[in-house]
Amino acid sequence: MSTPHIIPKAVLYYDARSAWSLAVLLALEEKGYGKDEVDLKLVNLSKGENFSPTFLRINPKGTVPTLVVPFENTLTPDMESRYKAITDTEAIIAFLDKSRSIMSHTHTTSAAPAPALSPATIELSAMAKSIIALIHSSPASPELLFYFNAGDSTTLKTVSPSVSAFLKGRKGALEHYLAEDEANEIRVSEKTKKFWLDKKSTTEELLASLDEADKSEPDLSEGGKKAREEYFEKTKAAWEVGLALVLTKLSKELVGPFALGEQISIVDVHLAAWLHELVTLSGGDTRDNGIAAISRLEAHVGGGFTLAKDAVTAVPAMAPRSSSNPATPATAIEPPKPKLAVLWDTLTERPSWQKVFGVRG
Ligand SMILES: N[C@@H](CCC(=O)N[C@@H](CS)C(=O)NCC(=O)O)C(=O)O
Ligand SMILES: *[C@@H]1O[C@H](CO)[C@@H](O)[C@H](O)[C@H]1NC(C)=O
Repeated sequence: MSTPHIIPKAVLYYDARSAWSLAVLLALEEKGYGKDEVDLKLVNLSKGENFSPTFLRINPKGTVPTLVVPFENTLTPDMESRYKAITDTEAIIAFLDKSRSIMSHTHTTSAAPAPALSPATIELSAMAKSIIALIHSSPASPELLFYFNAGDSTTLKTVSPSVSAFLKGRKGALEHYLAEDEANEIRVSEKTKKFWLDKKSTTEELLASLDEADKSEPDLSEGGKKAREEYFEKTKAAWEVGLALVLTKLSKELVGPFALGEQISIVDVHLAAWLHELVTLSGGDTRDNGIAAISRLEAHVGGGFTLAKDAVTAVPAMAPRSSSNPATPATAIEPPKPKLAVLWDTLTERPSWQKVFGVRG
């Protein structure tokens, strides 16, 4: 009997509500990966599925995205040691970029082109690293900005149900796993147990900060009043201080129209997912144009925050310059706008954007 040729596939663990998972989905589209090349497995964060013993064996940090990939020489029976998990968004996207190129055809049914998304020069690589590090830094964290996203009681009433539901789902899952361990129904290491206890206590802390979030001001207890004030302060620190600095720094580093210039790169898939999340958290819409989306974001950051309008875009003129009409300019200049607005317009036009975010408009 001959050994069946099982072609091992990469598996992407993701949650469609997680910004960094969506960055990976965008990368798959931009790279032209076929549907048959990567298996997508949903890990529902609001059910705490990322804390299950099974998932923690794959990624002990319990985060998505996680990409499990076969090693190169895969056609041997010893499958166990032949997989590795990539648990960091930047590394996952870099891996996906390298693994599909014009030279190295993957086993695919996709005829889509496989553009190289990693920058080709040392200078551009350094710029890419810097921007990716900036938007993955803790003050830029989509999770932080999701947890603390109300600066007044009215907004709090709107956002707290979804944040509370998310946190309660996590807490429930953690309690369930801890109880299973207590009852000896499952066997986990001390390290895993400690991980669960730590996650449970940070989740409970966050929940406590939303205590009585559904009540109006006059009905609050003393404790509730204090918790609410603290929540508002944390929101202000996250958006008006932390994120404002990140956005200002970011817009200085962007070249335009894409992050690094005329061509799309790995940076843009990170940025697209991140910016989409921020605009959504700001009450904006996927279908907003660049100026509308970025104005929303600026207003939501608060404290009169604005970005520099330093992007000058040329639009083609109606009539081409000709010797008979030398006064006609070749291009007209649009009013300057923030670079992030130009980036937004550039990214939202791409098929990858419509595929990943289109339906959620
Ligand atoms: N540094 C990691 C962060 C990934 C991350 O934090 N993912 C979030 C969702 S966007 C997550 O899995 N959170 C679950 C948790 O921390 O419990 C990366 O870039 O991959
Ligand atoms: C994840 O779980 C939540 C809570 O049970 C549920 O409302 C949501 O639909 C689930 N998401 C997906 C993509 O299945």
